Amino acid sequence: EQVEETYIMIKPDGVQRGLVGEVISRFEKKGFKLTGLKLFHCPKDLAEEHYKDLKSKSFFPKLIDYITSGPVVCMGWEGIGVVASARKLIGATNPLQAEPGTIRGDLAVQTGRNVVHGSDSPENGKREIGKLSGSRKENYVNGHQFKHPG
Ligand code: DAT
Ligand code: MG
Repeated sequence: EQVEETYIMIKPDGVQRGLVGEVISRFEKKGFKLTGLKLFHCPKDLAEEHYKDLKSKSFFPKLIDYITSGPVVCMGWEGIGVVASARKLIGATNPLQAEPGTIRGDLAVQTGRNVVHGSDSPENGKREIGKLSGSRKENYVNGHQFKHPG
């Protein structure tokens, strides 16, 4: 059982629908630690880098349009087994297949509007936090660094 860090991002639909508190609450209640947070309007080039493994897919242009359509909430979350556990809390990619009790299972109906992103491996967690939230050791609220109280 390994302490890890994962990158969780509330996508534009989640922010627009007022689900930021609901999503954060689920990670807090599970027992994970918030290590960084910022509201961010992702530029196209960074969105393409974030989803580079999906570049060949037919839905890629729509995915990039969606993710850059409004502000997202970028977060780092830390804890034992947080990468896989966060994926369980989030649920299946297609919300219609996501189990009730998961974020997507409870709050969404379309793959293209599935509210939240979670890293799929500890390596990608590190990479995504580095890219989208600045240096891993720095925490952000609206661009101001803060120190987490232990
Ligand atoms: P996940 O977000 O569950 O890790 P993924 O990495 O396979 O899923 O895909 C990233 C996002 O791309 C996903 O959240 C929504 C979009 N997407 C994936 N498969 C799709 C499909 N078949 N049609 C439309 N959008 C899709
Ligand atoms: Mg993925």
